Amino acid sequence: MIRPLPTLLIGVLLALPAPALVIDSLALNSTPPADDPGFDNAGRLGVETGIYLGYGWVITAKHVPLGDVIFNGVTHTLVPGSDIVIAHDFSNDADLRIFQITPWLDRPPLRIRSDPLPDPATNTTDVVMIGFGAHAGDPISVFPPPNQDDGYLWSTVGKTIRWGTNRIKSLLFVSSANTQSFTTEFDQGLPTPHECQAANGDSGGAVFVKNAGNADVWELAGIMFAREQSASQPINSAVYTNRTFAADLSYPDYRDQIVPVVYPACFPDCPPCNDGVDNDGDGFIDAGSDPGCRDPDWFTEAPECDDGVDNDGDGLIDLLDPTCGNAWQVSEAPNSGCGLGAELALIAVPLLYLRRQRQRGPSKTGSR
Ligand SMILES: [Ca+2]
Ligand SMILES: [Ca+2]
Ligand SMILES: [Ca+2]
Ligand SMILES: [Ca+2]
Repeated sequence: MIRPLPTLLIGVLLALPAPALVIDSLALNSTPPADDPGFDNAGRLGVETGIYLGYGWVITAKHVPLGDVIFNGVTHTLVPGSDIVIAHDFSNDADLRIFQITPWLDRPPLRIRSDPLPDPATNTTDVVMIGFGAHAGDPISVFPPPNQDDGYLWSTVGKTIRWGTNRIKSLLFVSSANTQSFTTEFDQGLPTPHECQAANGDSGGAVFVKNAGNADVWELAGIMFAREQSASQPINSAVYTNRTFAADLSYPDYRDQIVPVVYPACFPDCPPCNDGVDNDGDGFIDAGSDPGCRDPDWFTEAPECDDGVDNDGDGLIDLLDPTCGNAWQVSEAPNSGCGLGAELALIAVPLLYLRRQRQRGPSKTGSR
């Protein structure tokens, strides 16, 4: 059987509001997978998808309109004027952009892949894809009989964030989108457990891969921006052999425009006051927001003067305790070096030692 030549449709189809992520296993996949690459980092951005990178930043496709992003039903507001379109070269934009939201999302920041993706001709690279949309709907027949199971119409109900699986098929530059990309292909017979194909609402959705050297580490490798369909299939369908296109975030020119803007130099090994998460669960994240943080290098978000506990038993908690001049102070007890931070305390110990040594020296006069 000769199958019709697929046609790449960018922009026109993606502009349509539509459900997304057709999953061939028909599993709902609307809760995080057991080995979760960052399911809750995916949010609704209008009718499409935005992915929370961390530190207040969201990444999506450039053609997705900017707006507030809804994560697990909670709206995070677009910071006006914060968006940065990622350039492919001096005169062309890639189909990628980042922007800031407020408040920050309390999720561990994602790692963006740094190693080049392996050549799919000689390596198998499985992926987990996450996007916003409905499930696979009715099966359809597109090609001539006897094949009556060629794919699915999109369901019109149950839009939500879902995950699916696939495998990298090719690495290529998509000239019509000026975007360095990789593809997956929707294949029959479940070659991956939840073989999936993107639909319109998946623009801006995530494609995760495992780190080559550490299977415990997931990396954000791509952002979905386009899908393919043949002229003979319905516009609202996913058919076997269709491909999904994702911008390749490991491409150095893209990485270099994103990583220094979003992540502090210490990432991924930052101290609690600069790690992008709410370590003490008080609703505030890191220095500048959590009053327990003296600065980004501070060692805890919950020192004694900001931990909600009456540590010294005097009946007064945190800033109500007169010993606490600042929320970042490490002790509520008045005799423990009030106001001294960890580093200051460490310096103070040798100073006291030297002073005592002097007091014990041959000339005992004049001390104190
Ligand atoms: Ca906090
Ligand atoms: Ca933190
Ligand atoms: Ca306290
Ligand atoms: Ca107290």
